[in-house]
Amino acid sequence: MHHFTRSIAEQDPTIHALLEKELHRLGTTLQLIPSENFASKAVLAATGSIASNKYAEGYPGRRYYEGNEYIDQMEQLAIDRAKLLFGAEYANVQPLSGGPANMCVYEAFLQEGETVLSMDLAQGGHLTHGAMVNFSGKKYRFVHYPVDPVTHRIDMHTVREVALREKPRMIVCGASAYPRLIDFSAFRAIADEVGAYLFADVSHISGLIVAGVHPNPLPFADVVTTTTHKTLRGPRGALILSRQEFAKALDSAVFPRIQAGPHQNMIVAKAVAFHEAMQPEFRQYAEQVVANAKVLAEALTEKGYTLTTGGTDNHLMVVNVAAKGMTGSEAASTLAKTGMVTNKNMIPYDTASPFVTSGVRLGTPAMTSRGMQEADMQHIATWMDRALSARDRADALLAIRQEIEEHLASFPIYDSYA
Ligand code: DSN
Repeated sequence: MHHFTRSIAEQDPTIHALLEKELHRLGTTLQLIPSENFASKAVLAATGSIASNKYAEGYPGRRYYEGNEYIDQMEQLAIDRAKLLFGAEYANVQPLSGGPANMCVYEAFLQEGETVLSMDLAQGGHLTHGAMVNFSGKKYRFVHYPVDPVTHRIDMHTVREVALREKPRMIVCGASAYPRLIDFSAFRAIADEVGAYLFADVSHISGLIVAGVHPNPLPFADVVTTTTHKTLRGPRGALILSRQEFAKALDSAVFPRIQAGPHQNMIVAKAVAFHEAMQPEFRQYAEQVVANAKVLAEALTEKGYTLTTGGTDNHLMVVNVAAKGMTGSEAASTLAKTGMVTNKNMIPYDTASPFVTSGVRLGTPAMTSRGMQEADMQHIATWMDRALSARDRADALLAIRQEIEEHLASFPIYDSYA
């Protein structure tokens, strides 16, 4: 029996019902997790396209399977667009996600046990920047540059001191919970002084970079990775950018050393997303993401909240809720009851465990995609303050939830789940 043309509803009513519920959840709640976004219908359609069916181990023009004449053209387009978008000599669009992309970079540049200098996960870095529960922390000797204990900003004097002391083979810059600009040229100067490679993981900020609202690491870093589904607003996945001199090492690290069959549907969707990111509208979008974050940060500060580093220059902020007498976990679950979807997050020098935390991380990329502007951020700050102040009162939380749902009715996003 062939059922190729049936819809999900006809083929699998159980999954259909859950996707309908997810569509309703997205439509009626505020998505404030800074690593999430809404990809366009064109990007989503590409992820569900026939390119999903093809095996294409290898690279365009050098495959281990026949039948790749069109797949090759699509992957080459994704590569060429990525290079143009970021101003890079080399791009590899096959990494399945950020973790694998970073694994490929370490594989290409390092020997097991070599020293790498990065930001600690607990201070805003990432699992793959040397956390001991991750392959990176087990396979390489990671040391960390601490943020300033008072300002919570990266202090380039401290980075230099630790680099001179530890003599790393590689320095990693880039973070998943750091609200300020990253000074790639200062990192480059330190890497040159100690003879280290410079690796920038710009997963969170790549959409801001291509729109020109955050400095570009490309003239400075030897290698750059980014996921494609955060501020860049593409499909889930990642890419690696570098100079031609590292092309061979990176290509062979991705395939055949770390990955096998690439996901061609996601590569096609990356090509569509890169095309979208080249349009003038994308620049306006990224400018609005940053403007919205600034307003949200200022409004929360006015209401007496403490933000790590005192504010934001990019798309995210981390609110120290312990200063208001609650844990990150309590705050995030309270906000979720009102339809404000966030995540608990460690603050620098946190004494609470990673499962409890003292902070909540917020970001504006998704709600800006939905069309929200500065005035909406003021509303969000007010709803948050009301929710956190009334966290034991179910009726008050329900009233906020209803106001949010009514407000969201003016910001349609998807008309269907596929
Ligand atoms: N999960 C990403 C984030 O939320 O920042 C990092 O991997």
